[in-house]
Order: sequence, then structure tokens, then C-alpha cells
Amino acid sequence: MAIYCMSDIHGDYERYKRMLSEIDLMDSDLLFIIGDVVDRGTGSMEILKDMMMRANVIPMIGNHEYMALNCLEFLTKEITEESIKEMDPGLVEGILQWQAVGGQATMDSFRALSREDKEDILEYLSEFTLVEEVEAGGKSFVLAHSGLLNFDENRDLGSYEPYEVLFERPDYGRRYFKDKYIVSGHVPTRNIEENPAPDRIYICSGNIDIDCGCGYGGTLGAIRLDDLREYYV
Ligand SMILES: [Mn+2]
Repeated sequence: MAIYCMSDIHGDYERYKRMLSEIDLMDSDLLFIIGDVVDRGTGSMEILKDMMMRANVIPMIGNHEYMALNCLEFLTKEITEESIKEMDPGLVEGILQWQAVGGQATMDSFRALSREDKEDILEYLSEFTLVEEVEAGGKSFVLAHSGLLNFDENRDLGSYEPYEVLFERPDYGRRYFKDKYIVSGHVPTRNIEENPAPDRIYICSGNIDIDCGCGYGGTLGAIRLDDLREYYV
């Protein structure tokens, strides 16, 4: 049994499937997907449907799912003059902000689903977790989409709020836990100044950034926590 992590797939269903073959995911393995499955690419719904069929895939929320969840429920309703009048300003702003970061493709593909599929997708998205902790290869790992804001080594991992683990960027040079790695995505590794290898997994001071820029023409990366082996497609 092995434990893998992947993140920031951003609607690239084809690369997601290729990565599953590349790591040769077995039923006895676990795969944590640390947020940002949706947006930018056109395959968000296909990826979510595939993930929800797999009991060994643990879905975690990213800022893109967070934005999607706030808007998609409205899109399950029939859009009429009435329903538009009832939209609160916060929702309108949420939809505009989501569109500005690549939400349109997700909205379009969600709208094209059957009512039943829409409900399944919404229910699935609401199950995504914020922070996970796992052991592999004798080491401990804390997983969170954008690291841990307002970090305190003694803080209960269950106490972090969405705004603290979905939107900021970690300080990759800072050693947060004495004896645990933090695995995150969110920041394409090409945007880390100190990183000599853009679009490859970046490891520094116990921080592991696995966002290899799949949503920006880069690569999709995955890491096996047991031995820190890296995979790319
Ligand atoms: Mn993100």
C-alpha cells in the first residue's frame, strides 16, 4: 500500500487519467487530491465523476472548489427573471470573481449535466476536507491546499478555517513543524523565485509544493509520500 498526492489538475481530465496509469494506482493505495480539480480546463466534471467512483481517492478542497460551491447551487435552479431578482449581491460578486479565475468552463459543463448528476456533484464537493494528516514511510505529513496560515505548532489541525488554508501562500523557507512535512499546491512552482526547477515538485525546509502548473501549460505532478518519488505527465 502506498500513499500518493496530486493537486491543481484544473480540468485536465486527460492528464489526470494518464497520471493514474503512471502511478499505477492500486485499490489498496490511497490518493489525496489536494484541491483545485476544477476550472480553467474543460474536463472538471469528468474528473469529479471519476474521483467519486474511487473509494481510495480522498478529495480535499481548494480555493476553486470553494468558489464553485458558493455558486453552483444557484445554477441548479432554472434561471428566470424571478430567480435573477432573488440573487443576493454576494452571490453575483462570487460568480464574477469565480469567472475571473477560470470558472466559466466549470459552470458550462455543470449546466450540461442531468439534474441527478448535478446533485451528486454538489454532494460530493461538500464532502471535500480542508486539512488531513497521514503517516507514510515512517514520516508524518500534513496536507492543505495552500499551507497553514496563522500557524501554531500546538494548534489543533481541525481548527483551521477555509480562509487559512485555501488562499495564501506558504513561506517555503520556513520550517513549520519540527517533525512533519506540509504538502500543498495552489502556487505553481514556477512562481517560487528560489525554485531552480519550474514545473517540477519543489521541496524546501519540510514544505512540499506539488502544483506543477497543470492549469498554466506546465506539467501535472504527483508524489508518493512513502519514498518521496515524483511522477510527471
Ligand atoms: Mn489554488
